[in-house]
Amino acid sequence: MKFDVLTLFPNMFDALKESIIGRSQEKGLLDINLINIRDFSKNKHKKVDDTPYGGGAGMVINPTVVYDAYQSVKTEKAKVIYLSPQGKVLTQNKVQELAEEEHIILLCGHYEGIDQRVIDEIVDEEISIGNYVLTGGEIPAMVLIDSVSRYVEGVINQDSVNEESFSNGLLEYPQYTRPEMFLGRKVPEVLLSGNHQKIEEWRKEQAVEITRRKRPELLKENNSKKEE
Ligand code: 9D3
Repeated sequence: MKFDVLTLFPNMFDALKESIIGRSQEKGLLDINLINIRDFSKNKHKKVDDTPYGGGAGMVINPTVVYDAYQSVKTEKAKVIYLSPQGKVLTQNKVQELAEEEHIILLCGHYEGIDQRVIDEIVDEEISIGNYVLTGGEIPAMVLIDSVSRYVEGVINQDSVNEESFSNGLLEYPQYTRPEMFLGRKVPEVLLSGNHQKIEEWRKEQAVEITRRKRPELLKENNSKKEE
């Protein structure tokens, strides 16, 4: 799966070199390409913003630099997503839907804002990651890449995806490893029993109990598990 990211801060995406997403890029399962919008400035000082028409505080990103950056990566089948606080909030359902795409172009919003005409011209969909204020769309773009990439074949262990759908909207059961005794707390006996049926029953019971305690709304009948 290919992601092209249009941003003024490509270095922020160094985080994607680590761990599962980093390894998946090395394996060729993911291709995450960073495009610095500033590289498309024709200004001698590489300026990308200007004062807003009509006045007011702050600056606005010039539409031409964004459009030229977009032109450098666009393909016929690419879906263009603008990360913006005005977008629909990203859900696990949307994540799964996006995982079916071959090529996603992510345009990172910015505190300054981008000229509306280039948004209207190139954007297919506007997405937010939640109702809180950030300083830009870069972290949201990484959240989107990370969550969508999990559904790309080979990125994570198939057992993890299966276990996730098996858990059916419940929170996870608690995990334990060695030592058997830690600060006076013993590993639950059933996990040492070797009785796999009992272990499975205990884990299911724990998952329900933990969900009831921490996120009771997830147990409500009309909760369709994936949707918020
Ligand atoms: C009040 C007008 N804008 C500030 C000049 C609002 C504003 C625009 C852009 C506030 C923050 C941002 C930066 N945030 C994002 O680009 C963003 C975001 C977010 O802040 N929260 C959740 N999801 C997202 S996706 C992109």
